[in-house]
Amino acid sequence: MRIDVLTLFPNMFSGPFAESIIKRAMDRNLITIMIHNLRDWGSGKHRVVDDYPFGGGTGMVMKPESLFEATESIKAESAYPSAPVILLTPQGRVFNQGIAAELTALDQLILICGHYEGIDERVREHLITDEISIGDYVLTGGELAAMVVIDAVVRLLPGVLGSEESAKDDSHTRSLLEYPQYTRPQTYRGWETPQVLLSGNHAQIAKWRREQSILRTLRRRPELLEKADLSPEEKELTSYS
Ligand code: 6GU
Repeated sequence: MRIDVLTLFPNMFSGPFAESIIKRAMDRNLITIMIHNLRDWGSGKHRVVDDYPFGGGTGMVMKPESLFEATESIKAESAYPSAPVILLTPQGRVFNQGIAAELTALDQLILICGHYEGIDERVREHLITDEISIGDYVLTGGELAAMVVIDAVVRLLPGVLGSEESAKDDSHTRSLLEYPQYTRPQTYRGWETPQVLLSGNHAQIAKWRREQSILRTLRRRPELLEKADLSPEEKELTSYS
């Protein structure tokens, strides 16, 4: 997979992508991430990329020219002309695990980091194919949101996670929150590890974990349970807890 990011703040991306799982995926050529500075397509000596809004008002608006030309130059060099052009904006559809899985299937993503003051509407109408928000709060720009989307998508790519950190049991993949985990020491400050986890009885352990996931989801995120695939006995568990 190849991901191209268009941003006014390319340096923001150097930290997160220089660490851990994303770096390993890049080093192993499982993913190519190209960060492009939008200002390289700015106009005039000052590389201008924004201007005052027609009709007045506060803040600046991102001009269409640099966004179109940057995207077109990325597309011209790409083997995937149908790659989506995704704007990160609080007005987009709210990102979740399902959208991450959907994007993982694509060969290339072009991500445009918007700024809250706004982007010329013609970019939305004629260049952007999808708009994504990472939640109902306002960030100073789309950069952190782009990093969140990239992280969630890249970890789902085949081979990125080792088998011991597999994504298939993730919270949210099955619409249930994770069960509680324990590690050594078995007793810490008098607080015990649940006996069932030490029993060696794998069927009992799996049953306990499944119940704990369901109960935790019921208490913390009951709305998720509607999408979870529960057996009749499990539904029972949620009705009298
Ligand atoms: Cl994608 N951008 C901005 N500026 N704020 C956000 C967001 C995106 N998602 C949630 N808040």
